[in-house]
Amino acid sequence: MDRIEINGLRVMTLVGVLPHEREAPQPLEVNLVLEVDLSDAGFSDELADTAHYGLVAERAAAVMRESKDLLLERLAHRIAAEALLVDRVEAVEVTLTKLRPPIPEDLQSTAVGIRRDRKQLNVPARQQHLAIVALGSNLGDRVGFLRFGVEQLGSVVRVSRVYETDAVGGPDQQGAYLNMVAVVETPLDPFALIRRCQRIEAMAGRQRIVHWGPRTLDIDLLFYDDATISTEDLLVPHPRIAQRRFVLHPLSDVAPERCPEAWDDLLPKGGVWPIGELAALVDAEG
Ligand code: PH2
Ligand code: MG
Ligand code: MG
Repeated sequence: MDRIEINGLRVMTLVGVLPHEREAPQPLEVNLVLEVDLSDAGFSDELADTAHYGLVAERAAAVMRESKDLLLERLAHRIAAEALLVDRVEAVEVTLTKLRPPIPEDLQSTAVGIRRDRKQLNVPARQQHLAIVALGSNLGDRVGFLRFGVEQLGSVVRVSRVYETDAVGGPDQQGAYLNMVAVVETPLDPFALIRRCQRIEAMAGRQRIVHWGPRTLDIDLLFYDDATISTEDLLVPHPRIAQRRFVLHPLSDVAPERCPEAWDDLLPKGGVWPIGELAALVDAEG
């Protein structure tokens, strides 16, 4: 897991069991290691794709300032609990140091160290959403790119069959597409999810040269829960679902209730679109 560190945060506070420690504040230092998936932010450069360490530092300092705890153990636990409430922090390591311990020996400092995750402290997991995405590839190792997309999306709960389809729109003489649809369970908001899709496309070597030109991997957001989103950057549900067989066929595999009523009219006569050898991909993903 990736990490964010907060080092050497110092606060004066009441802590300790000795009588004079109950009366006079003393200096404590905390070091935090936050376990956060940093891959989305590494690509997007967006604060919303990571945990804000300023916020964690502020909350940890507040917990320390208000402390009347006897033990470093108790205060460390409370700092961990506070850090885990911040979005995207999955686990935290807290090292809490008493800089001037009241001990008549020649020593530099005393400290406790703990690591806690969300499960241990019963912090609710981040809320999950159901998104449906369409994947397409008509360049290079098409099956490999679809498989890569499914792997990278995170928690994929259903995948459609894979359909080979003629390219619709764009320049002539493009190769045929492989298209599929996946249902994804995700804690990401729709904008963060779309940024993740773009990162996966980029990792698949996608070059944006020609509009609707051939691509190694295209991932489009079709649905996000029952949300309707209409901004410059994002339209959900995807506005062209009803006109695209290459979306409707795989969509009907995983979420027929999401298909428009009239979509049967678009079925090709005979209706044999899934290509047999790709069933392996579906089997592999369940
Ligand atoms: N995607 C496009 C344009 N045309 N045609 C097919 N068959 N499959 C696609 O995924 C596709 C397309 C733009 O994303
Ligand atoms: Mg597309
Ligand atoms: Mg796209």
